[in-house]
Amino acid sequence: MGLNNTLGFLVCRLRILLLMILIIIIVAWTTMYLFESTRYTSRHKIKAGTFWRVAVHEEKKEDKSKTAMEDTTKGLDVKTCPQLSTNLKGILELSFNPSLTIEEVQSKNPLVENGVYQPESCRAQQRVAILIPHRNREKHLLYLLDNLHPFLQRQQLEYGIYVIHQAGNMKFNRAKLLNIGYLEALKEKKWDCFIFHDVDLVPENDFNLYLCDSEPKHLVVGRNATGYRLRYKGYFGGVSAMTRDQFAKVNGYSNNYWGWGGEDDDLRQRVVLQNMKVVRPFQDIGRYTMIFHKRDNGNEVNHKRMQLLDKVSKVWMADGLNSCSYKLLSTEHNPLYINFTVDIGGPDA
Ligand code: UD2
Ligand code: MN
Repeated sequence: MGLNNTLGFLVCRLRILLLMILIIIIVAWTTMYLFESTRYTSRHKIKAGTFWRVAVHEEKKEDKSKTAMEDTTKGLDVKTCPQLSTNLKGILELSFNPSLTIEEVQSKNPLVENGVYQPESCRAQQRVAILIPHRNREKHLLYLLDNLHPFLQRQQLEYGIYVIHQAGNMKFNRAKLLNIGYLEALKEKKWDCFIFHDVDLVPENDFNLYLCDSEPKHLVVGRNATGYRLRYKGYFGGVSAMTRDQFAKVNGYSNNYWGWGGEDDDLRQRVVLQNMKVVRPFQDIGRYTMIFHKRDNGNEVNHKRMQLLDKVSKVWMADGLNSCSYKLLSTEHNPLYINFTVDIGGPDA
């Protein structure tokens, strides 16, 4: 009897305990759900969350009265475009048609003039320069232009696409090309925001906004080849977005990474040294397809990258935008992009 009573008592206690655990799980889950749903909404459970809060720059406010944008709107007080355009589609069907020609892409984008576009019906939130480092990847560039132009237009951005083409056969230097892109593009227009963009990465969801934030933004949360998961916590490669001021503050990229690897981790260190942090879109938004490729000739792994990464805090101030020397060989204003061809030299012996 005594044993039965004790057992019954224990079973009863156990049930109560299980019930309480269940209640706690339900309460926690509901709270999380409610919290998340205040950040998400609409068709694809998406809402402009903190990641998409736009950094409104002091200069931008000043510029308001005198920008070229307003000139072109013939003095009319045009409204600022919404942060989330109603033209967005969400998940996209990407196209990689092997017989595609540049003329076809041109005819699909009649409103792009010399690589630059601005919305007709509203004033864009930011002026965004897309910078693409390039050599020997013509097909990838064509696919990217084909997918990116309509993507950016749906986002109602004022944008320009810049290709920075490394001349010659010296080791490739992605970071230095991006520094040059920044410096040269700013000579054309006072861009607010810069997107550093690999030529082979195509965004899969147009809610991944190509706008800068109050902190540097990394847009590639995942890609096809890595199961759409973040490669590692500090990952900052592929496609990232920084305002003109954020990039100036870190003195841009290092110019000393020749060959593959390290330059993106270096930039991330610079960001952290300036007490900034990297933000990212949500995982189901920051998805990319990387067009398959092998390692290019002239872009072999940089075995010095670890050594370089060890001394970022000591050298960043003297190695970057302020020490970037190059020879601009040509500037071409093509219908769909602006091309800078540059001689950037090679690594010191
Ligand atoms: C990763 C990063 C990339 C960069 C690189 C290391 C991702 C998705 N990307 O790219 O941002 O940090 O590692 O340097 O993690 N390129 C040419 N011609 C060349 C060589 C490179 O145009 O001969 C350009 C092109 O824009 C390319 C980019 O440089 O997308 C990066 O080179 P990659 O694609 O060969 O390297 P990957 O995919 O490992
Ligand atoms: Mn790649």
